[in-house]
Amino acid sequence: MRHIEREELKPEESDQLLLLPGGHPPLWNHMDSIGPVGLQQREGAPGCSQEGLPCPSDSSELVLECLQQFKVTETQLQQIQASLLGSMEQALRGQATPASAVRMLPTYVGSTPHGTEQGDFVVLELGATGASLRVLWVTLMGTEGHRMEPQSQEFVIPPEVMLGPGQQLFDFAAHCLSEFLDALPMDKQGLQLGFSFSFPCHQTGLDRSTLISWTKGFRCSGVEGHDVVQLLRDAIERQGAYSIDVFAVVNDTVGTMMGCEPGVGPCEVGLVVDTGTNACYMEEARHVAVLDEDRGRVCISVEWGSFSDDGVLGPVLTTFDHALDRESLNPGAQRFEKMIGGLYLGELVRLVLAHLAQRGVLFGGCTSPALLSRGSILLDHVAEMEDPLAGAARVHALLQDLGLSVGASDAELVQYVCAAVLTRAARLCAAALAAVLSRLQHSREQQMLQIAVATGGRVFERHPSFLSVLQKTVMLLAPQCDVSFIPSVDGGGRGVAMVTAVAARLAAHRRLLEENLAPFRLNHNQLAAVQAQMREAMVKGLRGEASSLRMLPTYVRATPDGTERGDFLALDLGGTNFRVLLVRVTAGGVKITSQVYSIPEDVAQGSGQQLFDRIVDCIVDFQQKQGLSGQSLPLGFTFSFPCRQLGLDQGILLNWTKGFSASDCEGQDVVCLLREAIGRRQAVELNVVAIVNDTVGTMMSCGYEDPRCEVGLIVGTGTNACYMEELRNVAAVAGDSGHMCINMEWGAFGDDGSLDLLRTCFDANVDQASINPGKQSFEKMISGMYLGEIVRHILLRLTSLGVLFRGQQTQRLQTRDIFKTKFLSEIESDSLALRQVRAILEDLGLPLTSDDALMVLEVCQAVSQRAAQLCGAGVAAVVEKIRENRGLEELTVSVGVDGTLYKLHPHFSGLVAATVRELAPRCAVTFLQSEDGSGKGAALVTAVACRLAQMARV
Ligand code: 0WK
Ligand code: BGC
Ligand code: BGC
Repeated sequence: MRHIEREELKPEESDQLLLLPGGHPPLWNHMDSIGPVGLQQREGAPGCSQEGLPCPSDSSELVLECLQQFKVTETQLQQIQASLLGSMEQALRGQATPASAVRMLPTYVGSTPHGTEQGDFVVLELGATGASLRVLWVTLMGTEGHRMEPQSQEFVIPPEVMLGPGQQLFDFAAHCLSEFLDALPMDKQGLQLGFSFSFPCHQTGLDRSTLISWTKGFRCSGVEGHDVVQLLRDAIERQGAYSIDVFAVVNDTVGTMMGCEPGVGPCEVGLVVDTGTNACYMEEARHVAVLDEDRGRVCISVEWGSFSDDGVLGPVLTTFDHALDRESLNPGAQRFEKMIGGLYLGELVRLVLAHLAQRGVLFGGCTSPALLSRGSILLDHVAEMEDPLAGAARVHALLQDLGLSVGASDAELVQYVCAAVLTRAARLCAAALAAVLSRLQHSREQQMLQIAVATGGRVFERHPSFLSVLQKTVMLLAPQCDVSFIPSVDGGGRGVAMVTAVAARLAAHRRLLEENLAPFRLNHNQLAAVQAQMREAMVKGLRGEASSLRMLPTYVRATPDGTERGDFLALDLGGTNFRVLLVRVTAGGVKITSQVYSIPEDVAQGSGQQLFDRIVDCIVDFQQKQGLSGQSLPLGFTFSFPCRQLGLDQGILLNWTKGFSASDCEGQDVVCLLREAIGRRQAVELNVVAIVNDTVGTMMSCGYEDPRCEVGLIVGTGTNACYMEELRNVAAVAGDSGHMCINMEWGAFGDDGSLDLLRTCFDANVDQASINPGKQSFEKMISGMYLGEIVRHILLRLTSLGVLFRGQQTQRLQTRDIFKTKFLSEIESDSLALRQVRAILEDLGLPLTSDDALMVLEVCQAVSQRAAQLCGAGVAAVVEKIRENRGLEELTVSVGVDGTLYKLHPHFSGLVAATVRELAPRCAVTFLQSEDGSGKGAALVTAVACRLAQMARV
């Protein structure tokens, strides 16, 4: 690890920071000393410049002018740093950035390694080192174990494969994989692979990544715009040698950063300078607009290779850079990379040498076919020629191999050229890195930033001066940053394995999540089966045969016809709130005054007398407040529990539901119980005219506005439906003509076991813990009283499997009803970012990561989706029954709906309607959300009863 002390560097030295081999003083000062001696020449030879050889002073000018072009001033570096930083922040804000900007690509790596990762991993590296790919076998030993050296093998990629069809490239990779594995003695079952793919990609997951554009000598067809993980999976499948799971795709900079020894780092920047160049760093997630995260960090691949802001790079780009770019595979692209990346440094040196030779400054003014052919000088050649000790000798050897006659001073000049090209590359790279460091300072609001940068790539390994120039320049450009450079030990293989280990763990979690949620994902056939079973149960219930659907006659024979008039009292018991209402029905419409009263749990589960006394107390309180004391208005009682009605004002409570269990009520006529309570209260006169179920009240309430409303649906604390059935089909009530509203009490559907195929272990947990186990099966899969509990039980299971909350069971999560159903509505609301999901869960004292929040969201979605679909299957059964009752091809009908879950959940109503459209395509169903609740409906039923009684009396 190399650390340069600040005092070592004096500002005026910066511009001259061009380290020459053998410790010569800086080049620029040296130029003056390039005397005639260096410039021997031979007249008229082929490939030699015919121009007269320049006189010594001219040629040194020429060399100076040439190498001067590679000099980048500190001011220019600062401008590049500032412009690059600007482009980074623009891209982070998600503002459309011109093609010439950096890309700032999120990598889905959210934390630096914490060394706990364990296991054997195969790593495939493609693109980092140009025309070769590498396969590694990496064993991670976790925190305890000692470090195991990865085994690796490098494979040269034939040029035609780098430029041919994409399938050929991936087949080549798959072939190398199996060749590598064939040679390995290990057990090769359940191989987990991490794919290091060093090109700009849009990642949409740890294992989903779309190639934006090739760089660095690659240009295979049919890959850009495609998911490279899928292409690799397909190739491995075609190879068929091994079953390998590709768990993660990682950019080489990320692998380099993650490969940093935990003890030394953590490194929060990964810097690669190999054939190409790029960096990644850990950005605050809240600053990355495309991610709706507000907590934690995410690794961003900067892709600074594409930075080419003409304003600041224009003056730095030399004629050689333009020539190189024109000849490159991707002219106009990756301009910044083409000044730094190892794939281009050799070429730049070649172009300069050819230029100087043609100007007669080098090699006696003679060139050679090899010197004039692209790619004849490689990065390694530059490294050798630059070597302070053996460099000069290597220059002779290498250039002679290129068919050049190297004069005495040529070698030194050639080394100057190498140094100039390399130094510029290092300084430009430093300007880019300084931009990243300034960004880190900004995003962490730190004055002084202490940071470790992991470095990888052959330019670092082969050109020791590159790092020192880079460091010195970074220190000048980012003086507030205390940077330590950590060379990556194995080119990032371990880092890729670390990410793969995390990805494998997350994938295993996802599989467990899917396994537990799969029973909630109902397909068309399952829903159609529920519809058919409900239809069958309806018919049996209407016939009075054994059925889990009681199909209770309500003695409501018609929906309102608008002639109702008068003032009515209405009670609404059974939902979230108990309400007392004054309903004034006039020609101009219905005016409602109401008051909500609470029914404490101990009253709802106390004695019946206590409950009905509480109801009468509320009525009296309401009358006093409304100045109705002493008036005996007709009263309609919405009693939202299963009652066998013997008449409009007689209803025998069959059984409590929804958390009510008041004693001495079941089997009783609740109208009597109410009248007795009124009787117990002195000086109170009430005329109880009708008792209606909340589904009936809701249907009537909506029917007042829309006469086609012939179905009532409640999806709130409980769930149920009613509808207008042909009287001829209602065995319990005499008469063959006309209609009667039937309260289906569908909450009990499936109590006969007909839903057991769909019931999950979580449903069983909720049922067993309820006060009415074995009862209200359909309700317990749909309604608000239970959905939160189903979710809680699933979260408990996933926590016990280690999938959620790092496996930590919290007391809070083990508390019944702690996860309210309203949380589902909040968590699933589209406008709620993941961060708000996290806030809700943190209020529950659940320590969670963003992945946890995402999984909790999916659990909520699965539970509410099943509920809505089952509800939709029920409605489909009802409207199809009405359509067939009336022998209609098409039925147009409206459904009046009420209930907190239906009204507040962001997607519930839409899913119900979609399921009805799917299962009852011949019914055009309109869902009308009831505005005034069923109290109005109860008053309207009372009004109809009073009108009919009036007419009967006349
Ligand atoms: C409002 C109705 C009431 C019904 C309730 C159901 O006025 O009769 O019981 O909706 O919804 P919940 O309040 O149970 O969510
Ligand atoms: C690619 C980057 C990569 C860099 C270093 C560039 O050409 O676009 O994704 O990290 O080379 O290999
Ligand atoms: C009751 C029904 C009621 C429904 C909606 C169920 O628990 O049994 O009578 O309509 O809840 O409130």
